[in-house]
Amino acid sequence: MKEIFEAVGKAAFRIQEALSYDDTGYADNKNATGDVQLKLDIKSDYIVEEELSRIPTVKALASEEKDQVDLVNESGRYIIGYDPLDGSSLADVNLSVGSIFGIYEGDLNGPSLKAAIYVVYGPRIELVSAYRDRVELWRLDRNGKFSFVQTLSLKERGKLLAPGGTQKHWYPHHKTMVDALFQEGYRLRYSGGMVPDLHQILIKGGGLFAYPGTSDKPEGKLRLVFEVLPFAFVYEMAGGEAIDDRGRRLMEYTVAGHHDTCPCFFGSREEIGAVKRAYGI
Ligand code: P6P
Repeated sequence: MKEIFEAVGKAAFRIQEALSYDDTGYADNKNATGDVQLKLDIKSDYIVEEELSRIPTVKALASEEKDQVDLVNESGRYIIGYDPLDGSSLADVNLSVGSIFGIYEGDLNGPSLKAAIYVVYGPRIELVSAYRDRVELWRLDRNGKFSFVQTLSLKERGKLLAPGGTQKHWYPHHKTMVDALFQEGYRLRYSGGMVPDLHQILIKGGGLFAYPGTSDKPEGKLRLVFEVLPFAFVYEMAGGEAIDDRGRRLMEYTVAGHHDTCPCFFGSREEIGAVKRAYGI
């Protein structure tokens, strides 16, 4: 696993350079789910593929940017499900974006996740790894190396709320819950970038990130294999919870298609309790 973590660090360093100096414009093609790709999406995906495919323990790569799962080492052990540049449309307005990695063994289902990593490209480049009951924060130092900073954990209750999804399409019970949380004094923290939004709640110790099912997108927007399951792994290991709109642990999900999406809630225990009450779970 150490080799994979190091390869992600190398990819992060290269992606940061691309974010700093490359063109943030659109390419001429679309990805596996029909999203118009940015040149940065394509370059980031290439960088991750190049760095991870050379690791002997990596058997296959499942990229959000590609339709198929690519076999890279027949004798490998892990399948890496990843979003090479999540929230890339925020790059042209110079907001933080991220990369997300789920390290799976055997298949791309929740119970098969063995580790998760995400990278935040912000004023500082930070990497969070969840593995063997530890959630660790690492930071890129002056020498271009990632240095360990601290372990991370979530309190029982926080103060931040990241309410995703198009509000005019929220179901009434969801809107009632969000309004009630704001009435309790929760602070709105939503940039439209899943990685910085969830990183902020984790670093500040607690709160709720919600990307619900809506009337226009009943199955939500965020993708299970590349985005939802890796963060569910991180949040549960940090002492929080990660559920869907029926109260099921996201980590128990069996994925039918590796581009599937699902409604998702990540947060401290008390906030997830508020979701369960609002959804009648
Ligand atoms: P909306 C970025 O496109 C992304 O996939 C996630 O990073 C983010 O949480 C979500 O979509 C934002 O979606 O509908 O709020 O713009």
